[in-house]
Amino acid sequence: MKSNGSNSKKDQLEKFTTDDRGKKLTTNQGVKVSEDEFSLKAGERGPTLMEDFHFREKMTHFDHERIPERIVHARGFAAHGEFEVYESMKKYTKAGFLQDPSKKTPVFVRFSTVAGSRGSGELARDARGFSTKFYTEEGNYDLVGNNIPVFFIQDAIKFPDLVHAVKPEPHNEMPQAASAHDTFWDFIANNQESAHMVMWKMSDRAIPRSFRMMEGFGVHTFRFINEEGKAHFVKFHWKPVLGTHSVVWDEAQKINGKDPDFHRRDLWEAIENGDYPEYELGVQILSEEEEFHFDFDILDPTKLWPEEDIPVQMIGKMTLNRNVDNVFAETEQVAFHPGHVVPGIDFSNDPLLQGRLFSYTDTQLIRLGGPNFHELPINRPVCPFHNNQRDGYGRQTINKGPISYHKNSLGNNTPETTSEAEGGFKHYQEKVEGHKVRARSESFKDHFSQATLFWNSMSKAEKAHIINAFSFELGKVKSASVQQQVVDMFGNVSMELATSFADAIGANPPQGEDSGVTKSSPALSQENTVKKPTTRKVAVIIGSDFNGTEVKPVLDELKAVGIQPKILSEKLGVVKSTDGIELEVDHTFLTADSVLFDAVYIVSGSKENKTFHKQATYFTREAFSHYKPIGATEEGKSLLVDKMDSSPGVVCGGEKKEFTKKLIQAIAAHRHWDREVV
Ligand code: HDE
Repeated sequence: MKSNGSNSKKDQLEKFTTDDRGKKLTTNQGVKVSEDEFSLKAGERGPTLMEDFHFREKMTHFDHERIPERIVHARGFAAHGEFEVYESMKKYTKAGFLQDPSKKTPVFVRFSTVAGSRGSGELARDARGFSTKFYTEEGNYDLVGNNIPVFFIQDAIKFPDLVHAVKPEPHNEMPQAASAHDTFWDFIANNQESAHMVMWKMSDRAIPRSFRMMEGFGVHTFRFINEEGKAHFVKFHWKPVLGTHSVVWDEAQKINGKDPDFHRRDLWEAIENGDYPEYELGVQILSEEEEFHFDFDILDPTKLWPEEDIPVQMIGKMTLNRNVDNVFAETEQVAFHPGHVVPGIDFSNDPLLQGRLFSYTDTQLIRLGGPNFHELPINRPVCPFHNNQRDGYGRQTINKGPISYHKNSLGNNTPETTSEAEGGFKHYQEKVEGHKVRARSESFKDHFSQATLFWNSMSKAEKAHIINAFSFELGKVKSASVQQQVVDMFGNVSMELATSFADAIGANPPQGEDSGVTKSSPALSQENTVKKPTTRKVAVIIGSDFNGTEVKPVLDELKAVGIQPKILSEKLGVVKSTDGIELEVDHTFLTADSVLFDAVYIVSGSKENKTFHKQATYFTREAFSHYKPIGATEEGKSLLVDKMDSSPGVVCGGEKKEFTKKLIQAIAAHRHWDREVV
């Protein structure tokens, strides 16, 4: 692999990339086309002729443009990038891409929602997929994770049931991309291993501000294997350099209408602007001897490893620096699979992981139409690949010679196998013993302790959001029996939580008591995340005749720390200050909305009229109610009604430098939860 500058995957993809601009229009057979507007007819007003091969080819291809969308994670968006390890991980793993800090490994990352179909809104309350394909010199390694570290179920056999329950109900195909309906909650109440994951799903984690601001988790326990063949258990984490941040639920629902592409647009624009999203790769490592040292089973995918007990070591960084050229060819056709591993990485016996190892290839066969999907440009490894697999739909490789079997003498028994010492993959030789049983280990039976741990770790605002989420979701459930079952179930997690939402939905309070866990894990709260102003979008509400000397330096300083002020006025064009400064307007009140911004800076302007005032006040009030930072000039203060000006996160007038400093701090804080919203 070439490092620095060149990227082996990019070079490979370029061979398959074509630019049709400036070229002659041809059929797929390469025949130049003389007419592309009129089909061939028997007479000007006559029927179309069968022999019009150009028409038939064009129409047939069009008729077959669609492929089945992913059964889950249908709506997604992806980007290219690179991964670098900080220092050799030799002690734990022999994986080639984790040895040399000077090496850059190309990656392709797809983010997704889970339940919605391909055209659904991106701000659904849902887990997010976070899949990474590392194109290593030893083959492709896929880390197919989520932004939530645990899962709903403990055994893969229940996955079809879970997905049937959360997808739109089959009799009327409603609701789209939402879990707020009877079948989902009926599944939850009757499959209580889901309690921990549901807590995450009802939390702010399920409505991220951006793909650039969410964590990723491998979920399962995997194994690292070193050169000596020694194994360690490992959990994978992605930590976003910008911190983990979310929107509020009311905002999420409005964004889905105002800009259903909000997350992909955010990612696309960040990369186009050169604000490359970065994530650190973290690992939690346990020796084999420590397998039974915990009050949970490390093979249970409904459990996390508390970071305070088993620290996350940061071992490398991934930077997404290139948008795709074609969403279908790359994002849609990419085929991830947790079973795509390289020497040095191996599986554990987590029964969910074991089932996934079957499902992913199987699904690609229907989705991508046959067994040759590994030949699609986005899926090809950057290292050579040779074997005796042949033929099938869409085969591209032209394998020479008569030999397509192993063992052989006619081809000197090639392609030949490689010993483990020379880099051949050898499965970790774990000793396994047991009866064939359909059963679940006793050690998997505590469903509530970590759900309570999560609840205990939340801030006051985060707890309030969770109560609201349950109240919303169950408020949409029609069956009183299902509602009550869910209340009773979550009484095991927290009586405070279950009593609160029982009250909101008119159910009886839960009976009994909760798990009694008092421990908390500060790492689980987004309150404790990194807070930076970089790449935050600020709506600058401005009319003509504003005070340029006051405003221009503020805008310049915001830009200097990476904040993106966007000029918002009544109409497009320019707004002029009384002292000759002109600003180009980016958005009007019609094309933008407060939910599409992180903060507001109200400049106003003396010539503003009543409509301006009305629209600007509405905009500001909404941003305020979503706890967003607000800055206002002396003049702009007139838009702050209901004592907003004395609220947390609202910065007004004053000395220029001090004002800007405070505004930047308020923006970095992301949201001001201690604000009284009226
Ligand atoms: Fe998946 N999952 N999954 N999943 N999953 C798919 O594969 C499946 C699970 C995840 O961007 C499918 O190519 C089973 C956990 C992501 O292309 C399918 C089980 C985690 C993506 C499938 C799980 C994930 C998928 C559908 C339970 C987090 C999107 C399309 C045993 C660690 C990949 C496809 C992309 C996609 C099966 C559970 C993450 C059907 C059977 C746990 C990020 O094969």
